[in-house]
Amino acid sequence: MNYNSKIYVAGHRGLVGSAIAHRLQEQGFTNIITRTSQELDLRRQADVERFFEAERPEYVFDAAAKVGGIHANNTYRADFLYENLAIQNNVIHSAYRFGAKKLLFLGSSCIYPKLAPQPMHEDALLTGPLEPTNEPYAIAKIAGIKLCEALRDQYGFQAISCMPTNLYGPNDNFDLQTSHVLPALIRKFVEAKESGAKEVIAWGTGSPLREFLHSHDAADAMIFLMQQYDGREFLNIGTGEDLSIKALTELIAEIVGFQGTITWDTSKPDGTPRKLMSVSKLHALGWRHKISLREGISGVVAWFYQNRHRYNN
Ligand code: GFB
Repeated sequence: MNYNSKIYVAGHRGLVGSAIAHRLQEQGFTNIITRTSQELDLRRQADVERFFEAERPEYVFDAAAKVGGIHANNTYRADFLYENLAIQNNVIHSAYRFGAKKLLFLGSSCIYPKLAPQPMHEDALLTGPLEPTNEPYAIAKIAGIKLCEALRDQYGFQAISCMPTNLYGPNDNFDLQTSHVLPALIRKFVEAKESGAKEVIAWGTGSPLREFLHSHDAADAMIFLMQQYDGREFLNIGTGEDLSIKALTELIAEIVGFQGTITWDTSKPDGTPRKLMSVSKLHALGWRHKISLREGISGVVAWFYQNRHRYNN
């Protein structure tokens, strides 16, 4: 990519898309195009084709998806499968059809088998049953990986795929029913501290392990790969470090300054017991994360206080 290359960031208002657009601007890229979902519904093939035919972006970051935490994935199973297939098929195929030089597709760590050996290497894909709570989303993401590989095989289209671990950061979803664990707990502890509540309810048993990468690190890695990598194989993006949900909960409570009790609602699912990513391939390319979990969470807590007017539902 050159500084005046025409770059389309699909999903620029989301957690990762906003970080990618921000990071590109920081790095001096001046020709970034974006569309809100009101301006362009990526589920509608004809509209997406009209957009790509008119704009003909040279580089495409496909960070647009219907995303959510374990409860949302397990509740809106059909929506997660259908909408993600529609969005990614339209963006990936139109990027190829209207002459983009390169596209980066974002998958997710949930593509791996529920009980894949840890840490999960890229070759573990499709070696066992998926985690049931997010199987629809995982199947959609696996289909996206395969479409990128097939367009490269058949037409020589430069599509690369990356599998980020659980991400967090500014512009995350803080809705307590549909969000991921980290933003949900930040909101719960902030609101409990402010209201004087003595108890915070966390979901599951707290025993699963999760890896968390800040969205700014993730964006940096994705831009690095767009510039430096053009292999057919997809690559994991993560920190290579994980912790239990219980430890995460205690860390967030400490950072927020909540001193009450944490109660575990075991009627909620734990999901996959662990999904630590092997990041040896990414490290071998020369990229490593910079933002520590404590530093990252502290920054998001501060951001949430400044932006919580956006989350009064
Ligand atoms: O982040 P999360 O919703 O999704 O849940 P996954 C992670 C763990 O945190 C689960 C527990 O064991 C939850 O039970 N947890 C504890 C909570 N308290 C809470 C809470 O208040 N809210 C939430 N949401 N969880 C997702 C997939 O799996 O990972 C997505 O469903 C995607 O498709 C994403 O792949 C990266 O990490 O289990």
